[in-house]
Amino acid sequence: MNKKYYITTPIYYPSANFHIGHCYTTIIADALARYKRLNGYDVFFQTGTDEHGAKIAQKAEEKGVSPKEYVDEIIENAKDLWKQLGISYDYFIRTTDEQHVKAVQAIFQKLYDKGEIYKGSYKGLYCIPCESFWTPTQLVDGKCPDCGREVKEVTEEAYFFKLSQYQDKLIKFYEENPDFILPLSRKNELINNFIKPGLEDLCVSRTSVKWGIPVPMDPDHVIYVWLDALTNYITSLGYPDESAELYQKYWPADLHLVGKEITRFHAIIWPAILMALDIPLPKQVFGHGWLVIDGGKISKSLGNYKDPREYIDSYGVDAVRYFVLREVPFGADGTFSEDALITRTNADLVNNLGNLVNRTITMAHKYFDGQVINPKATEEIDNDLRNSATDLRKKVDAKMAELKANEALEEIFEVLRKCNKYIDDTTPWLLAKDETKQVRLQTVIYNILEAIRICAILLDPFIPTTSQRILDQLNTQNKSIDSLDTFDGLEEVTLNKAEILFQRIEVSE
Ligand code: ME8
Repeated sequence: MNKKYYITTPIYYPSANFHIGHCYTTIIADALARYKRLNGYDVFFQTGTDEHGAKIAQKAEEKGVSPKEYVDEIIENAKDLWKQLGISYDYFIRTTDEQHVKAVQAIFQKLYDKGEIYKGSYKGLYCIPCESFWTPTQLVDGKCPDCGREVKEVTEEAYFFKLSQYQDKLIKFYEENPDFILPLSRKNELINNFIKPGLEDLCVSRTSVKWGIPVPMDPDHVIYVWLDALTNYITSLGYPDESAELYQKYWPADLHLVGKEITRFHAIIWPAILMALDIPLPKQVFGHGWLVIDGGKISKSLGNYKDPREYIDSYGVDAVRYFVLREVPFGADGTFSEDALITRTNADLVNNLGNLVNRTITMAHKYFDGQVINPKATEEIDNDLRNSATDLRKKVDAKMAELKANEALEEIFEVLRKCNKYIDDTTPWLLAKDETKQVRLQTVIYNILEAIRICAILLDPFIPTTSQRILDQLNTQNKSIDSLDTFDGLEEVTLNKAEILFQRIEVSE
């Protein structure tokens, strides 16, 4: 049977100023998607842009262009950045896509016809930049709890989704599906802060905003942003046509990966909408932490923003990917700093990985003209390395099942450390001087090369460019995940020449 895996990132607000924090969700999602592909899953990895709302209209007006012209231009920024980061998405959805617009209108109509949406009037405190309504108790010092900016009191005729009816159903659903919201701390926070105090019906249309999808039976209203945004996860698959091929194949989603501040929309509103539509719910919503700088969220207005492409240009894409995936325990907040990135790159990628690959391949060239020889004559001292390498796949799998990319990488780098120690213990340069030890030398070199091959294959989801460069140097065709459980996957090929994988980053004063 074909195993499928549908993973999504949030759809991003189009921006010319994406920062490393925005890259965080996408890099993690990419690593998970690649990991599943490596393991034979049929993956559908979706990202995209969330292009409607007052904020976009305001920016377009400032620039003197239409909102569509504005988003068309800056959308390329996201696509370019994802390309430079090696993001292997299968589908990029834009909420201005005609298919999405029509589908959202059909969903609105369906919910209205079923009595799940009704017309009323809304009075509330609205944060324009965050496009969120807040109750007075949710405000912090009278300001928006997410961004700290001023909120405005707004009253208007509006359509509402009967979210209040879903309180008990949601609680029951969470009980029956204990892994639906992860991490658990996030789930408890949602239940205590949002569900238990009582859910209110959700405003799903606006008349004050013009840039949005018109309500089908009342076009003076546009569909309010969360109904438009969240439904991207099904409209891309062809919904409301439930017989559509992609919908049939991939829905329900296996994982919605989102930042912690939008977990509540994904774990409360989204399941309620799906319940109202009578369609299956996603299997999991994971709310990850933020990348912070000096304890604060990264933002252009705080002046701690840097274009991620500058880091890629300076240190290489895999150093950036590796840092983000390795440094932050998944779920928690993590600090981003260029100094820490340099330290990590030098310690792990230059010393542990790069030097190992380089010196091993150089030795193989020096001693055997680059010919790989597998004498199958192991000794007791080899067992620790061999067993660590053949156990690695299972260990990485267990970590990735819990979305712990940082710990999966730790496991891989532990084996690389063992390779380095094995070289020190077996001293190939001394074996090379003794004519009677040639078979032993072949075995030692083979063991290191095969351990490197195993690590390189498992590194593919995280640092794909480096993984491929290592496999190229090994000149191996055997890149399959199934070849990792025995220790003889590397063919007796002729290695390509050794190349430096990572240059040490010198830190100037
Ligand atoms: O929220 N660290 O879009 P968005 C980690 N359009 N993650 C960060 C971050 C940081 N410093 N800054 C932003 C939206 N993010 C909506 C989503 S989905 C149906 C609609 C993450 O562009 C943030 O947590 O503001 C979120 O997951 C993603 O970037 C997109 O944020």
